[in-house]
Amino acid sequence: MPYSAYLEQVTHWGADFGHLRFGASCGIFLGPILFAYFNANRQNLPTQIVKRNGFVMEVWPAIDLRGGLCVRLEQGDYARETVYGEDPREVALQFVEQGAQYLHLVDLEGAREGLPVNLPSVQEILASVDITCELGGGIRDEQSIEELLDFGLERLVLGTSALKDPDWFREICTKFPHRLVLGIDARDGRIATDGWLETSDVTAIKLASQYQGVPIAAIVYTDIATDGMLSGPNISAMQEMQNAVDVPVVASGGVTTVQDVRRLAEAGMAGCIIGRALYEGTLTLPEAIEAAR
Ligand code: AMZ
Repeated sequence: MPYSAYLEQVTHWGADFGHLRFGASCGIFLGPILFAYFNANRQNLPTQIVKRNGFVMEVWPAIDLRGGLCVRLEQGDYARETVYGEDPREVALQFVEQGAQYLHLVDLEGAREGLPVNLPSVQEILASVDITCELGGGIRDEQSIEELLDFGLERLVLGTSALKDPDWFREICTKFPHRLVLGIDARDGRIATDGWLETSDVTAIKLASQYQGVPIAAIVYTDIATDGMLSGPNISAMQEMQNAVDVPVVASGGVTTVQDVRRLAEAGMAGCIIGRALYEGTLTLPEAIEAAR
């Protein structure tokens, strides 16, 4: 029941019983409980209720690293690359100047090779900014996780090992509760791994449901078909994922316009990652942050 409908009902009961004070007391007592309940289930509520509850979607500008440069790929294809900055630290500082509270970093060579490669760039960024940063790409063992968290990364995104080594992934998430993010990269709904050079038969929803109850920080759900294409996000797939799980889902891939950001917020997503659109200027970071409110 939407919160507004509940409030109407309480008023109605008050009038029926002729005890307005009774109705008001019920409202005062039950209001916060119902508010908390609906807030927790906000993805099922209409937009205006979501906004009234003060929910703000997180906006994560993306910096993808390759050879120490800031690049974007199209659909994750290493052969279709555009270089947007020679100094990723500069790019990070510009995002911070524009109001970024979060940064999503990807080590593209790391993802393909199975171990972090662009660490000097990551460290330079971390030394220069004071906002929440996450990193994905090639993180596959406990020692790397420990070191990367020590560097000052708030959370780490793991994709390949979540698919290929589920027992280890479960164990490591328990060891570092709410610091690891399940990275789900899907090509036509099926999980891709190893820099997206391999595609499995496992569906995105199946992988997500496998880790229900495991203390992950979030799911970053990337739709490969839309990634880097400036053609809009796959909102229905994103919303389906957010509705299927009880952890925050961050939508990734194809965000191009202010309307895309607004629609993802209205769909109840916890966050969205924006890459090429910010570099090409189809929307600005301040506009995106505003649209996410
Ligand atoms: O663009 C790609 N080819 C690519 C990419 N962006 N390949 C992997 N990744 C990102 C995922 C996730 O954040 O979106 O790397 C991370 C997963 O890395 P791994 O090594 O754990 O699968």
